[in-house]
Amino acid sequence: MENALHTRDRVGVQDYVLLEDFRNEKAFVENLRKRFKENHIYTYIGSVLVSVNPYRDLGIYRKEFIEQYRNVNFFELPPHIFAIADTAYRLMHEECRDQCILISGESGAGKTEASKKILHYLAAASYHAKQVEHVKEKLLNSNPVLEAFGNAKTNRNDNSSRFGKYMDIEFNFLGAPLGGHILNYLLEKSRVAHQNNGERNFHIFYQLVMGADDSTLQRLLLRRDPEFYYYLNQGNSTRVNGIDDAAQFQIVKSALSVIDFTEEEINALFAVVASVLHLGNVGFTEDDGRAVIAQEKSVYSVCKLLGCPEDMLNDALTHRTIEVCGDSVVSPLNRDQAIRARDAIAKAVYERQFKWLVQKLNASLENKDDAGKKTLMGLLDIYGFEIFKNNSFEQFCINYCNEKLQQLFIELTLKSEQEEYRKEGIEWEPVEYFNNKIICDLIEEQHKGIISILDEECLRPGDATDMTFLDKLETVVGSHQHFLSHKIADKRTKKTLCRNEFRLRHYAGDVTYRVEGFLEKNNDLLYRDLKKTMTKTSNLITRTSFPESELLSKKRPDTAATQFKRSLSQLMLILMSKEPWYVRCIKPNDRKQSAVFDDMIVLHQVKYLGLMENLRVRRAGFAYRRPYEVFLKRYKCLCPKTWPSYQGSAKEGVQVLVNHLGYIPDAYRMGKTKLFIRLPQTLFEIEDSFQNKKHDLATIIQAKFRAYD
Ligand code: AD9
Ligand code: MG
Repeated sequence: MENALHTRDRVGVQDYVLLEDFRNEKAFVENLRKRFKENHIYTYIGSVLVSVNPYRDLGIYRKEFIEQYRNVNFFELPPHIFAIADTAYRLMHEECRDQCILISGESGAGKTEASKKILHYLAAASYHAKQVEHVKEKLLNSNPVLEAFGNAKTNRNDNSSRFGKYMDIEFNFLGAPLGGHILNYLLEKSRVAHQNNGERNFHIFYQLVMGADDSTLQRLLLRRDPEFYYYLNQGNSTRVNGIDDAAQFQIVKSALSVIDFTEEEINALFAVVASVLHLGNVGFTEDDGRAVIAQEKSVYSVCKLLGCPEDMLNDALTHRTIEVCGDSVVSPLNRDQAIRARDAIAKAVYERQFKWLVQKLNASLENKDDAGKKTLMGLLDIYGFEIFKNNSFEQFCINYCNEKLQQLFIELTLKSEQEEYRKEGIEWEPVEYFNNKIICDLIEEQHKGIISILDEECLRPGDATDMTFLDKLETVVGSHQHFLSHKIADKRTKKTLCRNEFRLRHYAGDVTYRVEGFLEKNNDLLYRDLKKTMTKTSNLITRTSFPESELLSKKRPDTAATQFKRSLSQLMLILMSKEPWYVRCIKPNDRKQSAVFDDMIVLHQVKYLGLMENLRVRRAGFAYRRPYEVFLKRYKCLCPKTWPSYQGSAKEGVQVLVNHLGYIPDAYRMGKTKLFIRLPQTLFEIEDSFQNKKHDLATIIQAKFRAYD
């Protein structure tokens, strides 16, 4: 049997609260690396699960594992995503408390895989009965559909989710799933019209072209050739190793029918997908500064599939109607403007179709049985903190979202620590930490925050530009300690900032944003003529997602940032009402490779996920806590008065045990049901003694057997 210390050297500690050098980032990464090498991809920080993407099948999600983790106390088995799922599920079911599991991390770190594993666990481990099997089927089948329409191959991940997702699963008092509800955030619609080299559009386009049968393709006026479509060929990677688009199409089709999509709805869905491809192939020439459609056949195909007058779409793609003093004036678009209008309508059609799809999924997943008490399990799979070479409006929104989640994390972790101390009757000692509310305010505060300033510039008629937005920022928030720009930076920092950039000091680090495109992306306007054309379509999806009422409304729609801000604040309320569990995903390298662990890349993520802070907060109070029964059972062999059994209560037994071990009063507290230990060293010692004792006992037993031989 291996000595405990020796084991720890080789495979690291499975809970970071046991790490001696807990302020040292290098030691943190070192521990992850040791464990990764031994295929232990999971490690805890208290109840937070850190997961490193193995990029290969470790065979650790099989049925046996589900059984092994079922109904077992969290800390009694090695860390695992199933342990989190199981504990959350049991708390929800047994104590009727709503739970949520928040999964975060960089692109490719394994968030979506983690959320799928949790969903599978819940489906497998929850109450079985004929009537709920269909609900489980639907919940599981919502994934391939959402992934087909919302995921794409990027340079960082072959199956990258290009939207944020929150899903609630509703359970009854028996612990059986009754239904679910999905909220989606910020679909990356720019991908519809443009992909970088090596990247692809959303999977569904390739799946349809490669997987639909000949008659469907004919009906959709499509060729079985992704290269033919401008919206598919820009990234030069229509085919991807390891992705079988045609096979995936069959999975998506059968999933759609499991989730109750009618034949008519499925046809409408594919007609929209095809029409976006045709739109992309509408090219323009220019005659005397006016755009002229070059591929009339593509316009015809769009109109045929969506059911709208061809001349109307022709006009809307090449002209723009503006209201001047109550009169309508039609002005022609030049070629560039026409291309932009075409891309804008393609993006809007796709985005609204995605929303329609989510609504439809929700209608199908809705629990119609209102009777009885319900509890919820929430799952959040959302983009992690992003810092690229060029950061734009999208990164600004994503990083804002991460600030909000960090804020929630702080409030909830500290709140729950406090709550546990109170419940156990232990004095609460305040923990010092950096509160990022100040950054959230800088971004979202009414009238004074960055979003308000951006909106103001977007709504201001006349000469507003991205640069005037930056000027305004400098005037209003220039003195804020988390804001910097070229104009207000000191001499040394000036060199690191261009004139069209601003820098935010996020909780996770500094990010420099380039202001170009902020106004246009935030405005997100669509020419009225194009909108009007869509309201005239007969396709059931475009018809419902472009309602006539939108044309009649005089009110300007909310800007993109304001909509995002509102949906985030709703999300925070949803999460606040639940008990949170955290899964922090990390990718070990940038090459999607298994068995490669790059210290620098991991360290970067450890920083941006705020894991050091997380550990510090956890260690600031009592690092370790266990129910008396569990503690006594494990360590009773270390004291002659408690071994082999103790006659009194578990609490008394533990008191006898810690007295025997000679703990000083400050090292521990006795709560109502649990023992709290302040420093992990105390636990190290006891764990080492335990392992040695086990070793001794084993030797004695072996010796006895040998004596019998
Ligand atoms: V993104 O922000 O949506 O771009 P995710 O969701 O964090 O990203 P994803 O879950 O899609 O990453 O994982 C990326 C790939 O890593 C998967 O397609 C798998 O090939 C691989 N992966 C992730 N987690 C695991 C795992 N636990 N075991 C094996 C995994 N492979
Ligand atoms: Mg994902």
